[in-house]
Amino acid sequence: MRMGLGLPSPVPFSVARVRAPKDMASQLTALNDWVDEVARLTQPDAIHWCDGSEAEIRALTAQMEADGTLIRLNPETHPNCWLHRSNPGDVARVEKLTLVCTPNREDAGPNNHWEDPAAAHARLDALFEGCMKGRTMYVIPYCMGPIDSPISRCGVEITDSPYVVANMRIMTRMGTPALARIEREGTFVKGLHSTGDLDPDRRWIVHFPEELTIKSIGSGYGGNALLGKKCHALRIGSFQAKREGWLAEHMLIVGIENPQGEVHYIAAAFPSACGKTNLAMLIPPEGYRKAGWKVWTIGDDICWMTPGEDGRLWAINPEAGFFGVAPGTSEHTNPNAMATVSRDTIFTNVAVTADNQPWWEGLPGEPVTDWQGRPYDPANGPAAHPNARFTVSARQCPTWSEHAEAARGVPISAIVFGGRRPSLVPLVFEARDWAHGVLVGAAMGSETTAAAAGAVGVMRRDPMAMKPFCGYNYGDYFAHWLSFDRAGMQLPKIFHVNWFRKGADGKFLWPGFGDNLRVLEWIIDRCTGKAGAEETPIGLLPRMEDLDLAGLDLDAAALATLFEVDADGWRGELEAIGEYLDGYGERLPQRLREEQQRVATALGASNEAAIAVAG
Ligand code: TSX
Ligand code: MN
Repeated sequence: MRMGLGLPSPVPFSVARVRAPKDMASQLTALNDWVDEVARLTQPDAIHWCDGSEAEIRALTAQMEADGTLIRLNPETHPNCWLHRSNPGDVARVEKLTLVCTPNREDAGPNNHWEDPAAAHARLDALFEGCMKGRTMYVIPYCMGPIDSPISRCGVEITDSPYVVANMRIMTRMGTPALARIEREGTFVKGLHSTGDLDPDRRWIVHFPEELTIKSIGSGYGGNALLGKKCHALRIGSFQAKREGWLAEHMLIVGIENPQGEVHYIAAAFPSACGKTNLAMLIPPEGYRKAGWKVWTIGDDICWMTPGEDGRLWAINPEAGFFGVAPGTSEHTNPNAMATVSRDTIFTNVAVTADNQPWWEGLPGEPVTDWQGRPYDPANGPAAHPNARFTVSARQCPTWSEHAEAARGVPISAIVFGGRRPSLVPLVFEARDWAHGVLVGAAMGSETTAAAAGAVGVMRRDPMAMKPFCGYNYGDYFAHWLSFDRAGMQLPKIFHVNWFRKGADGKFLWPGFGDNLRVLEWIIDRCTGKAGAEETPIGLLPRMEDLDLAGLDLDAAALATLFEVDADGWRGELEAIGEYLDGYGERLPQRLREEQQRVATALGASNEAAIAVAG
């Protein structure tokens, strides 16, 4: 056992407080033993097992209000809404402090930072030693996914942060029912978290996929501290999925209901700052609305998909809430999100108005206090932190689908990849088959925005939007994706979209938002064999007449650009994709390389290549 580290063994508080509730204790030996071990290491003053009840959250909230962790927002306009201000040096995920520790370095791959598991445990445990002195340790049993779904997986997060408890209660199925499922299954992901001293030099988010274990210290921020989300549902989840034959993906899930009442489900992966939450809650254009089209939200961030007996991929949203970026969210961009966060919401690092309403850039009105609690002064930068968040139950979303609770999940008709591509990439195209679709996903990328650290306006590849979240070697991950193409499967079709194409004047050519439904309609009609397309070397594109553009005033030049395939530009792109894939070396599946060469060949040799050969 690694956590002992020769620390004094007697538990400094009564054993009764360390145990799971009595009626469940018999089957929970592994959990109890782990909680004992962690308590010996971290030395909390008290241990609280979270049951997820109303009384529990009321007491915790009162305590956090009393000590300033939570600030009550205007109860008239925002009932039961709270503001949390994080440490200003702890406002986002940090990739260089995020490690994947597999025994063999190659298994983590060039896409992850790696450390030897034994060394990482020793280093981390030294930081955890005594870190909960004077604090309460919370034991949070949670279930990712509907509590009765065979696709769901459970975990237990131990934390010393009541803010984490309040967020986990919204984002997961937390408490007694999850503990009962853990008792039944006898297996769970172990997540140990402490805010520590918030020193960035002692901050680590470390994954041990083969031990189904996460250790996170030194950060109270969402993605680093709410271990069910990125750490469990994506990094550990993707590893479990590879082992068990399913997919854990960074995708929204949306249901599109046509006027005949048929619903088709689409799973879509986009890098950050592309509007995943907005697409998941899209409001149809007026003509579509009047005709009877409806949009149903299943999830806005994570999708777990598994082959059903019918060979289709069935998907659940492992989360129960939205942990969404606030800035930019407004009545124009996402009225459903605005309605969702009007009550029972935790806001993190937003600004506030004179009458104590939450405020961020993109909203009407004006801030008086910024995210750090200072009087607002534009000289200090934006009033809300660009990564300010809302945490809210998905059930409050007006478009929330009852099928989000379905144990078997929803069947996925189409998988959509996308990114911010100001040039070259058309509005939409369809991959010719699964292997081509996997290449499209592996090659996807996005132009960086000011929302993230680093240079702005450069193209970053982010395969399947999983770059920061794939818990194992990307080469093996592409092979896993390819492995679904086998006898008996009825796989979704794969598409690529680009809402962000710009004209020569630098303006966006496509109106986006609700009008994206026009593209989703074509995608669904392709899946049901109702819509036409034109074959090109890069895939199948709609012809102008295949897309319903009624009521849009797009000029002919804009349309031509949105649907053009610039063979010369694409030859360069395929060359860049080839070089990028080479970076994955030995583990890159040959099939993916062949697919890249097939598309490159279909585009014909580039002029440069021809000249090089001639020379
Ligand atoms: O979320 C976006 N989506 C998906 C919506 C369902 N955004 C916001 C991205 C930041 C998170 C978009 N921005 C989209 C989009 O489809 N498209 C654009 C680009 C754009 C921005 C502003 C306009 C148009 C396009 N404004 C006007 O046309 C007035
Ligand atoms: Mn995400």
